[in-house]
Amino acid sequence: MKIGITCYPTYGGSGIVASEIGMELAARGHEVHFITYANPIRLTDSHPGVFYHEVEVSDYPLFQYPPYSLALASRMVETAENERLDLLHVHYAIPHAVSALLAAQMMEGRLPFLTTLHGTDVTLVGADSSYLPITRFAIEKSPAVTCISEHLREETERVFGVTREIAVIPNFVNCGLYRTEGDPRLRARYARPEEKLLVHLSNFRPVKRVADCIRAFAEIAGKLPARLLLIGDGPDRVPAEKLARELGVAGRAVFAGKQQRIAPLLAVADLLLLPSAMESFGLAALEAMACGAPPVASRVGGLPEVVTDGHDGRLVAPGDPQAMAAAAVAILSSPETFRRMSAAARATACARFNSEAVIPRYIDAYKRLLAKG
Ligand code: GMT
Repeated sequence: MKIGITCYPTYGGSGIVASEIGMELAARGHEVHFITYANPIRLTDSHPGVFYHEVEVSDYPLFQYPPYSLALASRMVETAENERLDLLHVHYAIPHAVSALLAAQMMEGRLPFLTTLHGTDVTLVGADSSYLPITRFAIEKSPAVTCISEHLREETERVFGVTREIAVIPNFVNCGLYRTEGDPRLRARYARPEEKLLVHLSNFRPVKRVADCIRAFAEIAGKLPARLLLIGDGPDRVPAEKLARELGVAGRAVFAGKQQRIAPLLAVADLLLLPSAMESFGLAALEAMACGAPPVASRVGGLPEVVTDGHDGRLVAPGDPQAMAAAAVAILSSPETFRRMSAAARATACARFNSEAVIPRYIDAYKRLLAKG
């Protein structure tokens, strides 16, 4: 198949999932055309079968707000016609599903498309009164809709009152690339052999509650030798660095910023801290689990669909860094508990969320879409 993919290319979990889908499809012999305003995250190397079409947004003095959604719709049509695309797969409702609707109309229905909802497009942006009617319209009129957890499906129905079919296809991890064997030299950059290495991975937005991660780590570091590696960047990074200094743990916390290759870093970590206020899925938790690092995460949104509390990680109430610290210390201070949870985390990731099992579900969804005609 020839598939066009549109996503937010530079930021956030939805762009990561879209990039990974593109690479997985290309590896299975499909041709993938990204239609985005920048080269998608995690796609900096060239991959056979993956092409990139940049959306250029011209600015004119008349425009207070350059109309990106229209430029995107135009580029979708151009790419679909020139490359003879079979279908489009758009990630994140606003504005991608709306642009796809326009593009499909411009092509008089000859451009089927699938919309995948990721979370904040429903729970934050979509629920905002300025965008609610257009998001509802886009979800109702998309020829096919999927979302990444049962929780998000229920939220979509609740927020928009939609009754149409929304298939749940969970996020996935490539268990061949995300492995438990870490490079000891890489680990040595961040922690001594006797220290536990905790990791946090996010876009440092308020919803991630990074400050809770620092607070929890300060408690953990008071009880056992530990270091914290924070991967990612965003508006809450500087306040988190300040908090780390105030709590006296700045010397034991490394803010690594945005990283291209996440798997090797997760493979050297012992445990992931994910104190988010909301996660429709929590891709970071899944990627850590595949690398044998059990997550200690908030019991919110779709996270209970990924992590089974006490089995392959721990779930605690959001906004309670003390509970998070206590759960992490209990795992890390008992080698037997750690071994059991680490093995269970890897087993869950590979048994339930392996890309080998999940990607065919997208391919089936594309085939059903094309069969509708
Ligand atoms: O929270 C983010 O990282 C951004 C956001 C996005 O749409 O880019 O992430 C959402 O999609 C991810 C991939 O499907 C999910 O793993 C995240 O749980 C979800 N974030 C929220 O629901 C807050």
